[in-house]
Amino acid sequence: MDKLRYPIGKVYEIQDKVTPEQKERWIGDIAASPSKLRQAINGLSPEQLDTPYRPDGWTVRQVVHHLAEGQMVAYTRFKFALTENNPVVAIQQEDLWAGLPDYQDVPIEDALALFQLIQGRLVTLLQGLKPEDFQRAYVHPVSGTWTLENAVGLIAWHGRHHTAQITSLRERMGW
Ligand code: NI
Repeated sequence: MDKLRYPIGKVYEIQDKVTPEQKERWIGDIAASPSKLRQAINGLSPEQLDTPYRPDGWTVRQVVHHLAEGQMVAYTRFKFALTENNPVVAIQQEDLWAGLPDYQDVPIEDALALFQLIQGRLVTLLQGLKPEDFQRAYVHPVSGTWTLENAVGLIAWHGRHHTAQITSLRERMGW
């Protein structure tokens, strides 16, 4: 396993059974993730933000933009799953998105603000759902069927995963 790429362990795996307590913990993780991300990049210079978190990896700046946009994509997947029956969602070509000019040109503060707004909105949505709503699902063309309870787990993992890429870089660099 690549410790630099996966500092908190391998990718989220779909679970057969998610307990209400587990789901609540994940929603708590999602709610806490904007302040954790803000803390993770606090005080970094523009040069540090433009440093890859691993050899051939995204820069810290790209990771932050990816988190903001990734949650935006996840949010729309929730909405489609809640309003259509097993919708097939589009694949996000993450590396191509990360190479588009907004990742470099949009201020990092805007990415943090977007992340925070989407997370807040998502948490409000999740807290208002009925338990059975979390059994609704979307279909990803590559990874398959995702119930919303598993999608919550994925989003919680995703925030922790990328934030840890930044904090482990800072530890290694002594920043
Ligand atoms: Ni990601």
